[in-house]
Amino acid sequence: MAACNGGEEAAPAPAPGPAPGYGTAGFRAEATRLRGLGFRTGLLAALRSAAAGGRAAGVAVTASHNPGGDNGLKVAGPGGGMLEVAWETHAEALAGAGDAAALRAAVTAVAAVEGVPKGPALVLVARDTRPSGEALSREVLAGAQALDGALVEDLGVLTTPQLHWAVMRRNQGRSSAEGDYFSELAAATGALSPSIARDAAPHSAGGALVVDCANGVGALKARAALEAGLAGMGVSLELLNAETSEVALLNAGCGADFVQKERRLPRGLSADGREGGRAVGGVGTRYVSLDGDADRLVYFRPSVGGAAPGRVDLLDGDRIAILLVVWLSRLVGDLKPELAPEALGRPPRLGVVQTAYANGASTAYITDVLGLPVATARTGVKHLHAAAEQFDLGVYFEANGHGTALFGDAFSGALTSAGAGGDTAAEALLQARTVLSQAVGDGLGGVLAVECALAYLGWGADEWLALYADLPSSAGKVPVRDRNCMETSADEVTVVRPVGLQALIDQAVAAAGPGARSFVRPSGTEDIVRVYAEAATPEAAANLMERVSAATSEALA
Ligand code: 16G
Ligand code: MG
Repeated sequence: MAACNGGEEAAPAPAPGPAPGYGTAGFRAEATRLRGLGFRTGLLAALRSAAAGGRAAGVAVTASHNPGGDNGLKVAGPGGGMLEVAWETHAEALAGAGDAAALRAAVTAVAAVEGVPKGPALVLVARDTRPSGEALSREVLAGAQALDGALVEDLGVLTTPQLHWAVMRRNQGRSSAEGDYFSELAAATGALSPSIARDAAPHSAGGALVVDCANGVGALKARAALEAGLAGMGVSLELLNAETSEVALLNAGCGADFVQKERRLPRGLSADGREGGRAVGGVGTRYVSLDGDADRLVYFRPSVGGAAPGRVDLLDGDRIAILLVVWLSRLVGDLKPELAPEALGRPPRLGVVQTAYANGASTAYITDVLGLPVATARTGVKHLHAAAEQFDLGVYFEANGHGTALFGDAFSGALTSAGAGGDTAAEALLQARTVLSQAVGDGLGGVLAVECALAYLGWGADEWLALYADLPSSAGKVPVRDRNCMETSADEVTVVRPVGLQALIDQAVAAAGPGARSFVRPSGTEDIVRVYAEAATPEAAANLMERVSAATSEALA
């Protein structure tokens, strides 16, 4: 059975106070509170790898869209995706181990429960641009090496999706070099170009793409990842908020989280150019924001008409999912019928996975207009990813911009044989599979996929926004003493505990008029309960949100 090699004696003592929970997507806290946790997370990742017979696991040192003073630890499982839910409990057990003896005991317990053999292990470690990441990475590397037989590789500064990609590729026995990540994105985008502009693209031909990098790690990678592919489509790349040397700027007034939540132009863009920075505008200019670790993207357009200056029309994850599924389903429709379905043995099953936060109008568009199935998953990439695997081609996106499209093994096999038989649509779908990371949503690959889809369909932001009108919605949060006092149904739309709260929500929804809906769920990242409401008018949605917030606050007081 796997065991420590004595290296755990060097484990830094954890910071005082309770260890943070693993949360929706890893440990995340103010950086000084993570002391000792890096070591324990490295050890956990080594155990995960050993349990998989030595296939690599990974750790991304990042706090994503949080302020620069925070940091975090996200573990990638051997498939390249998020750490399996069962292992999150093990991560918390190691996190709670105070001294070397407790840590050794926790490792022994996990090894016994999971039947972790004594044997090889490999942990790949990467970090974002936060200065605290250097010391935290060193801790992770040392922690991983405390498992007997474990090897480590420090991949340096990478986006979170690059780390996931490296783990996936390593375990496929393929190159995981960063240069290959860049060149494969460029080659796949280039290979998609001949299929592009099928519908003659008046709006999206060329133009500029402004990428707001949140002053995060995406800024260091965007040019290498995007420039060649975009140039092939006649699109010029402009980077905004690409200053990584000043940590206070990270995610500050910019990036995907800011733009999606505030619905305002990010720092550095202004409606008229007067407040400094770049003035918005220019025919065919598109705008996209990445978050601090580049695993999310949202497009936007400066609002026109009566809206206050600085407001944006958001092209969020819901709309990105729809754009991608329209593009991909047209390519599927172009497959030569005698090739693809035969190889698969049936027509491919396409579908979309959303969370309950998806705007109801987007769900209705997918089911009623596109005629495709929608599955609803719990919040968090790991849940959407798992749900997307039920389709041959499953597009999943959270409204906040996390997502990708997954191509099932059987479908990929059918595409490969069809492509070899000269089916150009199959070849294009295989290139799309390369651009859309199969490990986890990738902001940079996502940008290329969106640009390919817009060009293929001949759409600009106007056509994309015109697909449907979002239902008015309102989101809020309720501070609570203990968010664990709340439990919801698997799809998160019904409160199970505290008993009685759901009935109050139902009453409020009924009073808010036809088409209204509201749900609450405990955050997986903060000590709050999130409240979401939709209704026919903005006022009705805001009132519903307030009423449900008050009921929640009272029920959890
Ligand atoms: C994390 C999740 C994200 C989710 C968010 C919800 C990943 C990689 N990230 O950022 O998918 O939307 O948490 O936050 O899974 P909340 O639980 O505070 O609402
Ligand atoms: Mg992120």
